[in-house]
Amino acid sequence: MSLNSLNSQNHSPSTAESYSDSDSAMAESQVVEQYSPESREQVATSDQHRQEDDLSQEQIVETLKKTLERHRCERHLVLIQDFPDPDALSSAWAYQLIAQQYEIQCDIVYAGILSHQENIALVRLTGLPAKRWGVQTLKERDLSVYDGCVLIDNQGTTSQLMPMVKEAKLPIFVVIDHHSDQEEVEAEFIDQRVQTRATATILTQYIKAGLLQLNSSNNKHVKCATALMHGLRSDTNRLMQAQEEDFLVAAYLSRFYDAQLLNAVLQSARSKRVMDVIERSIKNRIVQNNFSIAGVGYLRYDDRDAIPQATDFLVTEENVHTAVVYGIVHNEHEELEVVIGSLRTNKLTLDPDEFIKEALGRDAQGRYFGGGRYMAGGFEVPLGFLYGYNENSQYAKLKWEVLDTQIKQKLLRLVNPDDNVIRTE
Ligand SMILES: [Mn+2]
Repeated sequence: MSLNSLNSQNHSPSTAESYSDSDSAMAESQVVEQYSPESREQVATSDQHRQEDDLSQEQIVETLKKTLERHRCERHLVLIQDFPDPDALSSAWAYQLIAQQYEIQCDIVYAGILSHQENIALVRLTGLPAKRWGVQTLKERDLSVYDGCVLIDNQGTTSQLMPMVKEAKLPIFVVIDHHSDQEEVEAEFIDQRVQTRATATILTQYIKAGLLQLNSSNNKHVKCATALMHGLRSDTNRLMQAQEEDFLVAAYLSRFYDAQLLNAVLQSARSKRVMDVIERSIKNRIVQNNFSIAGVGYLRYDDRDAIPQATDFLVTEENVHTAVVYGIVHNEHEELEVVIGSLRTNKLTLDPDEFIKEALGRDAQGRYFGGGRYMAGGFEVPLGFLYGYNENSQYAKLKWEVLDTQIKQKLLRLVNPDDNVIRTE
């Protein structure tokens, strides 16, 4: 059974946003006394919403329990995006621990690379059990050992492993995500909440609801709680975009997480190459209509995460509300070449998902080049026929100029729209 229908019945986007657990409903009713009669009525309605939300929350957890029970003792492949972020990494780990209680063995895998210095530190310091399946080794992988597949913090569109999963006819059992619809995906259990800031929030809610008993003397639990706290912080811009539900799960995690360990993860330093990409983004940026747009040329696969980091920086400029940074990412063996872009915005009325889909459109197969979530988005444009032959620097330069111009044109069309006013004179 899919929870999509369940969600659309009980969760209009606005009520999904106001979801809260029973603790807070209690706190709220204690505050009621201080309100005037009108606002009391308002609180009563929001309490009503809460009860409905609690109910659907319970239903979600019950459905997940049943799904896990049905697959007891199986082995599942948990896919996260090629360049996993803390939200995906921590959520996948929490899922693995939850599934373990049903004797389901989960292998968390990604096909790209850990690129951001904080993510490398997170995985090393917590011993986070995510495995890298390099593109070169994909052909040797045997998917027949798995009974099914689970997608966490994605819908399969950001993983190079997805075509393999489809080819192996692995059924998708579970999808837990907070991104907008990327592609039609079918699964036994889907919990997709586009109003929720972090997948780590969803997973922590499951844990809070009893799917896993966290124990502060269990080292693994402490590290997983620390990872979830990091995931939650990083997808809410250090809690600045957090909502009530995020603070509630953060409060819960604060009982278990290791603040010193989190600090160590956050202290990790940027590499020189990342600094260089940030420098190029500053030099190359153009600012129009409060949008800052920068192409950074070629960068190594390992430094791919420099793009979102440069974007994070450009959006901090005065009079800029939205930043887009992109570049051509390639690996040493040149079997990979793709334009990667990232968007950050502070403008509440700008939907990154819509913006990217509208600006860049779809590929020949009808798939969008990218998408997004609240305040952030990204895209990938494969180079197709233009792929390779970069040993000729003249050609490499030309190729970059063409792509740079094309992407800028497409973005600027939306940044400076024609006003299309019918002129009468
Ligand atoms: Mn996320």
